[in-house]
Amino acid sequence: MTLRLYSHPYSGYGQKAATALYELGLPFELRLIQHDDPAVMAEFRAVSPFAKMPALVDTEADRTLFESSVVIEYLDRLAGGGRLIPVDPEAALEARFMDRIIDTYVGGPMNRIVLNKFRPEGQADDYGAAQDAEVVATAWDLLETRLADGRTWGAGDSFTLADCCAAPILTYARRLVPFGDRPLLKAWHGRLMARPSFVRALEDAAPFGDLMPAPPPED
Ligand SMILES: N[C@@H](CCC(=O)N[C@@H](CS)C(=O)NCC(=O)O)C(=O)O
Repeated sequence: MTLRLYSHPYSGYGQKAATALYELGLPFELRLIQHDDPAVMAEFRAVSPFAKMPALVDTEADRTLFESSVVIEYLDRLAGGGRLIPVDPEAALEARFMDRIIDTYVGGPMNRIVLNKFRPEGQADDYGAAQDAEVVATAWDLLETRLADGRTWGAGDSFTLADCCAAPILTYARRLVPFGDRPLLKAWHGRLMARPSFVRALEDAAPFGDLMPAPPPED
């Protein structure tokens, strides 16, 4: 099996896939996305039509996938199944639910808030950015409520798809919308920060510096 990951180590969604790969112990080759390299970008667009990271090519199986959650479902299957997508259907449903909540109501708004900061002078949508920040705060409340059953990880007592998603997305988003007075969310994030697979993804990103247009976390 040869896995090629089209990504950039600083990308939150790229880190989501890398965390899964490290968690499952699957070796992969990184195809570094560099927007100023037309050859790389042409190759990237051929595998990921919206030019969104990550994309995965399994060269042996001649299989191309994008959308991080789908990539992780495939990786889990390759690794034998039942780890990042639990075997128990209820646990699998919860893992997918938490992944969707974080992707849709944290990652999406976060990306829009960041992109808004790079708009040309006079084109910024501050009203839209404030609305997006409210969506993230609502997601923080939902996650805090969900964690109140005492679970260790995002979907229960084992590390799943939900945690691969949460680790990078929460780490970036809290710099735009602080966790505030939500102790369970903070504690879960602390556990994610110590998970060796995510630590490795962060180590991969470290040489690129801090590219996030936001101050360090407040809390
Ligand atoms: N829903 C997608 C989101 C992917 C995404 O937004 N990736 C960002 C990087 S974190 C990206 O490729 N941005 C590049 C761009 O928008 O030009 C997934 O889960 O894979």
